[in-house]
Amino acid sequence: MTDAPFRFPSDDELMAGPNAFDEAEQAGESEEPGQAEPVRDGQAEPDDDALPASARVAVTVPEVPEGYRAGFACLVGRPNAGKSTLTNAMVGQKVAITSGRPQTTRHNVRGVVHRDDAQLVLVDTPGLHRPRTLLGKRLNDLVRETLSDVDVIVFCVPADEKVGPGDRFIARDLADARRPVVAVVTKADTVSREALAAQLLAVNDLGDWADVVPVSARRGEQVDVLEDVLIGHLPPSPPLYPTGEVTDEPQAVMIAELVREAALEGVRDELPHSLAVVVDEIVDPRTDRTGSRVKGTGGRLQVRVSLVVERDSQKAIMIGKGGSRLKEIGVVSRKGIQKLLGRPVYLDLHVRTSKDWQSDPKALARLGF
Ligand SMILES: Nc1nc2c(ncn2[C@@H]2O[C@H](COP(=O)(O)OP(=O)(O)OP(=O)(O)O)[C@@H](O)[C@H]2O)c(=O)[nH]1
Ligand SMILES: [Mg+2]
Repeated sequence: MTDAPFRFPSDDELMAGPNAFDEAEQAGESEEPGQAEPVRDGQAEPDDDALPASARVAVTVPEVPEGYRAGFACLVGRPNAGKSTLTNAMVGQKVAITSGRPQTTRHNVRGVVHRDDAQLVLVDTPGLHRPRTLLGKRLNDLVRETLSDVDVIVFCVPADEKVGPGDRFIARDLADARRPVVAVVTKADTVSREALAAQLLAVNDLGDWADVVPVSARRGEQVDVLEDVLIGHLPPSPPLYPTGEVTDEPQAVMIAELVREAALEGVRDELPHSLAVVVDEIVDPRTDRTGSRVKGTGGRLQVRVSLVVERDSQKAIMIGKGGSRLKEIGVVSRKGIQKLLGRPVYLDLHVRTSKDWQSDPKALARLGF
């Protein structure tokens, strides 16, 4: 047990804390037998007055209309299938970064779709692929674990690539997941109607799907139809997230991801896989007395970020001639970060080398995998 791999807690585990506590209190007082997941289960809503104050703050449930549904949908598929773009399109806001390079997403990203009649929590996952590094293996394991924790699975297959062994491999995995699977043909705008129809048939033949839906996240076509289909698979439940909250990603993670998205732009070959980004420090001069301050930056939030690559040759590429590439990465990502935070930011980027971090358990741990 000394070197146990890091595991993300499941949704059930995350939710077990305060709710389980509610349940124990309630069971004790009312002599009702306990239910495993009170919040997911409309009948077990705590009677506020009967609970101690500490339990009452756990979930504030607004008026829930009759027939309201809430739950989780997990998006899976090969790398580059369009999962994150589709997640953002459904949420209506950018919660996950996207790029034309495979394996852009490296951790589960949750995005929340709020509707009057339902709340759909999307879990965007890293692309499933044949792993070549320890990082790749961990990403695959993460996705498999996630499958068992959701109400419905969204299997994404791009319209513009032939169904191949990679898709069949995932389809087999999904058959074991014992969850309804909605197959989605993504990037529908990239092919003709005939080619799309042929792809829908090919995807239909891949497995036993609850539905097959074509979408174009880029054009916003059929995105609402997919939402309706997914919500149809959710259980009756009060909302799971507060109104207006579109993600529970920590701010530092969102910042690191925006830098990585900008850095992926225009790099080729193995470099995208070799790049990790970490936020080293965030100093708010308005509130922080400690932390190293940079002169002349006024009240701007100071954000220090490291771009970690595996070899010195990659470091040179990231920095570019006379620092030109790094500067461009800074300009692009700063825009996104300022939009995210709603205030001016001073962004300080550094590039460093951590040899073969993708295959080194210690380096992986340091980088948060
Ligand atoms: N034309 C078109 N391109 C799309 C669409 N959806 C995604 N793309 C493009 O496909 C590429 C991959 O999209 P992502 O959303 O990053 O794919 P992903 O499945 O999340 O990839 P990984 O995180 O690497 O597994 C990007 O260049 C997107 O712009 C779409 O509906 N139409
Ligand atoms: Mg992605």
